[in-house]
Parts: sequence; structure tokens; C-alpha cells
Amino acid sequence: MSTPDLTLHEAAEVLGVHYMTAYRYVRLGLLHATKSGGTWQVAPKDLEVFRSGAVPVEPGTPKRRAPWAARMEARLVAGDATGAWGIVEAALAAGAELNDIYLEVITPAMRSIGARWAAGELEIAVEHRASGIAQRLIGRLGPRFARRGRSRGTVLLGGPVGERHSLPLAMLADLLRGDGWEVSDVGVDLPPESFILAAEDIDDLAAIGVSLSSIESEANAAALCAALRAAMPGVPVVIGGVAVRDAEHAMALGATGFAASADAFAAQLSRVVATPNAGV
Ligand code: B12
Repeated sequence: MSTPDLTLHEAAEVLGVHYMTAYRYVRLGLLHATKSGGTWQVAPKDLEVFRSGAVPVEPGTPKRRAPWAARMEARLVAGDATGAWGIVEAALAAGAELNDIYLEVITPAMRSIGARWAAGELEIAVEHRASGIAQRLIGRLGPRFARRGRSRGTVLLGGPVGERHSLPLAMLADLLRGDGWEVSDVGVDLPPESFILAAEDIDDLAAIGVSLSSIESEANAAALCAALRAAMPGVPVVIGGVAVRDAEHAMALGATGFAASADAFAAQLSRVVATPNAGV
């Protein structure tokens, strides 16, 4: 017979800490617990993992880098928005940069959730709930990416008709803002005509970024690239996102350029500013 789960009060007693301290461990994803009938339950094996130090007690302790992404994933899967924000705060307090929170914490957590959903391990409702929490985290973090001073130019970002993955676009927008660009994020599922109107409205348009996460919207992405290039000659139209395999795929979709990541795109944009006719 297996040993029964402990209540969080019992787990706190075993650990010799106050209940609220044990609760904080759960919130930070340090101690795995599940909620049953309104109370937290800790499996003896999870308590052992915690006690063995496999997950460090103090976030950011030297030489034992805290597994922030795994903790974030646990909070997102549990639907625990407060705990997820706690992970963000703990990671920042331990010295993580804002970019790291997006690229090293939230992104791997969301990708893993996507893989687990695709493998049939997680219900779609769990993935949707996790997306909602990620959206709120981005909403709170976004304003911190703002840079003072003159903008380097404006980048227009959006996704084609049918595309529903707005989170990648929102994170990309903040990462570029953090790099000194003004960003106009017109969102996903946008008809080419509206995208073009938004482009025509920008005086200092440096480049257009099209985001494609779902291969189902590939044909619409190609139509969007063609329409943008016809309406905005000379403006680089770069495509990226998890559904774009490589530069060859990007060219086949009619883009003028490809970037495999937000960092790669930022580097390309910097080259445009340094040499205005270089293209992206
Ligand atoms: C959350 C999510 C959803 C949410 C989206 C919520 C939202 N508001 O965004 C919902 C539930 C709506 C959803 C729906 C679907 N989804 Co979904 N989803 C995801 C998931 C789990 C996370 C996406 C995310 O937030 N990633 C985190 C971001 C930051 O990471 P990122 O994509 O790497 O973004 C970075 C870079 O790619 C880059 N980048 C992004 N865009 C661009 C653009 C340019 C120009 C450049 C330079 C760079 C760049 O910069 C970003 C920031 O660093 C992914 C899993 C995954 N691997 O991404 C699946 C995933 C993208 N979804 C998938 C699928 C299959 C679907 C559905 C078809 C499911 C279905 N049967 O209904 C639908 C399709 C909807 C549609 N038509 O678009 C597949 C896509 C496979 C494919 N390539 O076609 C994935 C990969 C899951 C999987 N493992 O199978 N999904």
C-alpha cells in the first residue's frame, strides 16, 4: 500500500517550517503539491525530492541555477496565476533579465505545455488556462520593456488570417521595444487590407514582421506577404514563428527575409539602421 499524501500543514511540520513558508514553496514551484477538495496535498515522494535539495530551497543560490521554466510550467498547468507571478518575481530577484523571463522561463514552459498537449498528456482546457495566465504575465511585464529616448524606427508586427497565436507576437513586440524600437502590434488573424492600412499609417516604418505559428495559416501568410510587398515596395517583410522552418521556407512564402528568433530579428534590424539600404 502506498503512503498517503500529507496535508500542507503536515508537510510544513516535517520540514520544520511555518505553514506560510511551505505555502510559499508551493507557490514558487519549489515543492510540488496538488489541490484536492480545497486543500493542498503533498505526496511523500515530492517531499523527499524537496528535502534532497534536487530543487533548491533558496532561489538563485550560487551554482544551483533555479529551474525557473519547470517551476513556471508547474504553476501554469496548475492554473495558479499568483504562483506564476511569484516565479517571475523570484527569477527577477535572483538576477534574471526581463528578456530571460520571456525567453528562458515563459517560452520553454509554454512550448513544453504545447508538446504535452500534442502528446495527449494535457487537456486543451489546461493549455487554454495556461495561455490566459501567460497573457496576464506579459501584460504586467510589457511596460517594463519601454525604453526612454528616441526610437530607432517603427516595426509593424502581425499575423495572417486564421492565425490565432498572439502570445508569440506579443512577446516579440516587447523584446523589440526593449531593443529601442517602436512597435505597432496589430495582432493576429488580420486581413491583408487592414495590415496595409496600418503600414501606410507609419512614417518611419523600418520593417514588417509576419508571425506564423500554425502551419494551417501558411497559405494566408503567403497571400499576406505578397500583398504587403506589393503595397509597400522597399520595406523588408520578414516572416518568423514556429511554423516557419528556415530561410528557404520563408522565401517560398514570399517574404524578403527570415529570422529564427527575436534576437536574430533584432540583429537584422540593427543592420538596417547602420546601413539603410542593406535590407533585412
Ligand atoms: C498557446 C498555444 C495556443 C493558443 C494560443 C493563445 C495565444 N493567445 O497565443 C491557442 C489555444 C489559441 C492555440 C490554438 C492552436 N494551436 Co497552438 N499552441 C500554443 C503553444 C502551446 C504556445 C504558443 C506560445 O505562446 N509560445 C511561446 C512563444 C513566445 O514562443 P514562440 O512561438 O517561439 O515565439 C517566439 C519566436 O517564434 C519568434 N517569433 C514569433 N513570431 C515571429 C515573427 C517574426 C517576424 C520573427 C522574426 C520572429 C517571430 O519570437 C517569439 C518571441 O521569442 C504552442 C506550443 C509552441 N511550441 O509554441 C502551440 C502550437 C503553436 N499550436 C499548435 C496547434 C496545432 C494549434 C491548433 C491547430 C490546435 C487545434 N487543433 O485547434 C490551434 C490553431 C489555431 C490557429 N489557427 O492559429 C502547434 C502548431 C504546429 C504547427 N507548426 O502548425 C503548436 C506548436 C503545438 C504543438 N506542439 O503541436 N494554440
